[in-house]
Amino acid sequence: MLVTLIFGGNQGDRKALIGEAITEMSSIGKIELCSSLYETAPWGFKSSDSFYNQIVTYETNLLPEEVLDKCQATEQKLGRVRSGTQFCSRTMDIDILFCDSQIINTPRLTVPHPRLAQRNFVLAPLNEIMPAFIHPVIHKNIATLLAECTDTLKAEIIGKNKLLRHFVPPPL
Ligand code: PH2
Ligand code: MG
Ligand code: MG
Repeated sequence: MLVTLIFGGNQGDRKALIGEAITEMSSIGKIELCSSLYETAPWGFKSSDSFYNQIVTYETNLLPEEVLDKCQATEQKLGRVRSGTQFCSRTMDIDILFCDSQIINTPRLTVPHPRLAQRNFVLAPLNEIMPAFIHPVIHKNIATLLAECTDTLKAEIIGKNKLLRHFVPPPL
């Protein structure tokens, strides 16, 4: 399956941590697509520390919950301390956005990520690598979701990925 992950953090050496996390996650499979690196304003809480975010897709033979285990182990390895609060500063957060076009609702995992369509920091990098991908629940493509998104928080490219390849939708 093709799994789409977003990496983000607003503490420590943000650029280095994202690089380490992307490399560490390569144990699940081969990297297929990689967005540019973005600097983004904190969404959902106030902090003077901006985030770095980047989106990468991996071709993996693991199950979605096994990918989640690896995401959480990598967050821990990179110094993530889980506080009780939902939106807070952190060194590394790795979230699953999509698993192919699967819809998953288990106690541990909701895929597609439930808030992705409200967030510029997700839609902007996603639109770089897969503008034509159709959200399996909302039934609109990423370019449309970005155009319709009312989030005004900053999401700007700071490290252009010159090797960008685009997601090619499978034939119908
Ligand atoms: N992650 C959050 C909450 N807010 N804001 C930005 N800009 N980037 C994030 O990765 C992020 C956030 C919860 O995981
Ligand atoms: Mg998150
Ligand atoms: Mg998370």
